[in-house]
Amino acid sequence: MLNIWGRISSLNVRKVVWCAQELGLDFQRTEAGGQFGVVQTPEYRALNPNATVPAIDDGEGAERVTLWESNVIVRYLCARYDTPARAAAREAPGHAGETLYPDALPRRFDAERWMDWQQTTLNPAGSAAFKQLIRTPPAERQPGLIAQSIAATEPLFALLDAHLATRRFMLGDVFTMADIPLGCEAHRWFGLPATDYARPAWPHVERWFAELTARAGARGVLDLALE
Ligand SMILES: N[C@@H](CCC(=O)N[C@@H](CS)C(=O)NCC(=O)O)C(=O)O
Repeated sequence: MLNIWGRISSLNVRKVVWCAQELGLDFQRTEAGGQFGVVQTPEYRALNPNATVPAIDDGEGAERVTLWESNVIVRYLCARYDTPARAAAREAPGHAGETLYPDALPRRFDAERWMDWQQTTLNPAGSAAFKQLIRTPPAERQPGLIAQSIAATEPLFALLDAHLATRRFMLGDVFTMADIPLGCEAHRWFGLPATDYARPAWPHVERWFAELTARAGARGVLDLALE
């Protein structure tokens, strides 16, 4: 069975849980990180020397895979477990049967690019605003940090909005692995309290995010309040 370590309040853990649910995998999640600790234990550090979540342990014997880095875990699960038959059963009738990890290299690397953009560009930009507005008591907040983070993030969501203006999902008509990290990032930004942050209208991101949220695989992930 697939074991996922990590608290669900972590964006990076949410990616992995959502992905496992999309694939219909039988998995167990063990609380770790944040208030749960665990990550500093020698056993956990042997699994993930960064002492961060998520990490996974999957399979047995020669087939066993242990991994850390959330987007790599998403790629691995999609590559290992998705099949055209599973994709056709998961999606609406008429779906071409493309797997979450696209076979065609131009499409696979289109997905890879957006996943790296989430990890290296969009996530760092919004991190301070999230930590300040969700995890910091109002009296201790630093307005300058929040303003800087918002100023860095909004042009990136505008870019995403322009991309999604002509596409249903990140790669076009078909939901793929690329939608998972980006969807989790939109969940974090859209969850900022309206009382503290007036988000601009990004109609295409909003339409895409609503469709992602309605997916059965995203339950218990994209419908969670931020903490
Ligand atoms: N690049 C890593 C980042 C991992 C990371 O920084 N995880 C955070 C939670 S999102 C963490 O473990 N924080 C410490 C903790 O929860 O104890 C990934 O995508 O998996």
